[in-house]
Amino acid sequence: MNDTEKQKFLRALTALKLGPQIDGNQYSYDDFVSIHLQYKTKVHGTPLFLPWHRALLSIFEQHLQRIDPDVFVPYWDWGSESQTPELSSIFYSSAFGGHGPACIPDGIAQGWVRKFPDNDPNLAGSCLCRLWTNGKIGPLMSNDQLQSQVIPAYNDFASFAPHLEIIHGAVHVLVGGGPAGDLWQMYSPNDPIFYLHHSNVDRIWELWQSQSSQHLTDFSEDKSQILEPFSIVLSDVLDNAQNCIQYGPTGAPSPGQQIQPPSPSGSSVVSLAVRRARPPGSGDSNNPVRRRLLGSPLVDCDLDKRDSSMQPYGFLAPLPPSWADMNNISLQKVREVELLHETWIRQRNNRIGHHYHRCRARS
Ligand SMILES: [Cu+2]
Repeated sequence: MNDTEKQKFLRALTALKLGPQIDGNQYSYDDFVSIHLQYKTKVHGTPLFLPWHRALLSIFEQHLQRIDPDVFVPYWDWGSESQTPELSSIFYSSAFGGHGPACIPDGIAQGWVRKFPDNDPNLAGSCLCRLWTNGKIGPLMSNDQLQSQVIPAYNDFASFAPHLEIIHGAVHVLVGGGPAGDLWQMYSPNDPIFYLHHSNVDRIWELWQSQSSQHLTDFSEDKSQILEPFSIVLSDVLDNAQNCIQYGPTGAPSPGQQIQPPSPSGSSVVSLAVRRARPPGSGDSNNPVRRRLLGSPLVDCDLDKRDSSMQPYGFLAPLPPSWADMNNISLQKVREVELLHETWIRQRNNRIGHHYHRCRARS
């Protein structure tokens, strides 16, 4: 995602959150939070998790596109900077800002106020929160683990989808930082990083789907059901290509873009990748647009090899039981999945032995 694309995206987000209602837009920014709360038990810990969030993402994107038709929701490729996600340029003050003990201290969501949940006076009307432990988020799951352990491991949606939902949970929990963080909670769409995270989750589902035509159309329940409240038939979201949604490559700058040295307050953007969705009623359906990438830690080693270089990976923090409970996910299942991850990381770290070197941040 280049700087112009990033600025347009941030402007459209701000306009949806703070500006007047745009003609044709059914929902406000806060309505999406309300919808997510309203449907929480139907779409978490159930097979609807992936398709429903895909629909939500598209409807949200269409709302941004009525503000600026060039805009699409980028994805945050957290798997490419899994070991030090807190250094990602998505947390720069020129993008989504960092964390703090009270309100999100900088970036686009600085000063944003929660409208929902509206039944809790401590929450409604106060500022958004992200609070990391000791200033650190990670580790998260790396892309090479996703590619080698998770994506090829399941032949059917019914077994793949719960695994991905658990992985996605770690990002909510760790980037939110604790129950005080919006991302931790069912009102997570308050924090705009929600959309970048879910865009990446959707991309990972698409990577799984792309393994075969059977994967592409697989779903474990009735495909003719309607994804409420969006009036979208579930089978209509299974193939992103059919909806002109395409995820751009990760780990590489978009064409014509130079990799810039790090500048925490500056405009360098490498790891916010782009998902391009064709604005409603525009363009030609044979020419999909692509969602791209936002934000990178910009370290002194090759970008593509940043996470897959020979440094040992850290173990993922276990998901809190309260989060699993809130999401209707069995804790036993969570622990099973975590054990698989731990085993994979241990084997990998043993395999690379003492040959590792660390990517050093530029001073
Ligand atoms: Cu959700």
